[in-house]
Amino acid sequence: MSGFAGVDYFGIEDLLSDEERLVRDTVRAFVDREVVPTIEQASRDGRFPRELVPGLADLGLLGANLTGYGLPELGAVAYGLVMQELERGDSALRSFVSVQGALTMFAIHRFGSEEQKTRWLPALARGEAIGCFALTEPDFGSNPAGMRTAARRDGDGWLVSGTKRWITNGSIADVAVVWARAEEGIVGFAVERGTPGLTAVEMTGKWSLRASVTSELHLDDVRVPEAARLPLAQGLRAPLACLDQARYGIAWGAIGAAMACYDAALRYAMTRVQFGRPIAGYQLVQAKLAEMLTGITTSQLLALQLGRLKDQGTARPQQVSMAKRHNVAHALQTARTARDILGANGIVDDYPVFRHMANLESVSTYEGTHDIHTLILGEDITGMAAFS
Ligand code: TGC
Ligand code: FAD
Repeated sequence: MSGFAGVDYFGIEDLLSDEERLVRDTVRAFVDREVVPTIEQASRDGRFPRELVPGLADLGLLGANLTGYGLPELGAVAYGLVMQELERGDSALRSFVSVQGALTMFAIHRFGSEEQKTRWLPALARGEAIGCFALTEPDFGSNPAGMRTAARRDGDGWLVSGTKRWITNGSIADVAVVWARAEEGIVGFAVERGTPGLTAVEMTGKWSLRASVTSELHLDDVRVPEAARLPLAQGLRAPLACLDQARYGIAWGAIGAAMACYDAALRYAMTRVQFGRPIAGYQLVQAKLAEMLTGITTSQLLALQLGRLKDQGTARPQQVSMAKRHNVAHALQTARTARDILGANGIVDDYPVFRHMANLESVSTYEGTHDIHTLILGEDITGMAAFS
């Protein structure tokens, strides 16, 4: 049985289908059983808990919303609830699943050849192969249009050179989806591990997402056959379309992290006695709890309606931006408030709060920073781009 009861102030439960509830409860139980008891130590050790991958694959959580190739074809809301529950465990786990499914598998699924799909999708879904998505470079984060990684034709294939940085799963990946600039514009490749000239170096020193592998990829005249180019990926809109999928998952995932922090803070406040009574009885603490619960509830409603629009096929990238921006900002604020309510106990790993708070700092930055999503919304509202 699940130990976590969820947070549901607005009767969201009644808005879910039986299948959506079943998926959520199954992943919730998995996280309670397999993740919660071990993640603190993995995070402390700076280690990705790779032993969880077979369990994630057995539950069909890798590429869960994709179709064909034996994939589970979950609806958008069920998929979102999966992300919520995983991130309640740790953002690193949701990150792994996002990068595997929403970035690597989605890129191959949407833009790949039939041969690439049959080669990679089943193996990635089973967790027998791990994927990464290499867009960001040392000098081009928010502005991937400036990327320097170059692909030039060489006989019947390509030579790819450049450096990609901050790549989740990079040094454990069997296949890297690499984006590069070619004469005809931005192109993508599914580059196999072990290809001569491709090296991955794990980045250390992170105080955030410690249970996730983050790497730098070096490509030094990597010879890639034409068969490894994603044939349908033309221009920057291809990687940006992949980001829409991952950002959608993050919008749900952030709710999970916020729920974990709210749950910890509420329990603590109810039992921590200062000045003769539980701190939950003081107005200032109640104001904090009210803000946290309101943030979680508005995030849930935003994510749920976005999911319904996605299932109808009408969700716009700008709506995804609004949900990612809003839900991550509120989750981060919730984590910071929870840390405050826990007092000194807020800084130790007897509680999950500081870990979530530190993780959410990365979540706020990756997949488009908070301010990049502000500018995306600003452009949508006014018709005027303010990026440069
Ligand atoms: P812009 O001129 O606006 O657009 C170029 C082309 O792309 C189209 N487009 C999109 N298509 C689909 N989805 C979107 N969200 C799209 N946004 C734009 C656009 O219509 C255009 O198409 P076409 O046919 O006219 O060529 O491009 P820009 O260079 O001005 O950039 C816009 C900007 C700043 C919004 C974009 O570069 C951006 O989103 N930057 C943020 C970069 C980012 O999010 N990087 C994430 C890297 S991956 C990662 O962080 C993984 S973390 C691990 C995890 O997920 O857990
Ligand atoms: P910058 O773009 O340099 O931004 C720095 C600051 O400037 C930010 O506050 C930003 O909002 C602000 N800024 C930038 N431009 C503007 C503007 N026009 N107007 C106003 N403010 C602006 N990338 C991948 O490709 N694949 C991955 O798997 C991946 N995983 C990651 C994992 C982690 C743990 C982290 C931290 C990052 C990961 N990233 C990945 C990279 C991530 O997408 C980038 O860090 C992000 O896009 C921001 O880029 P940057 O760090 O270079 O910041």
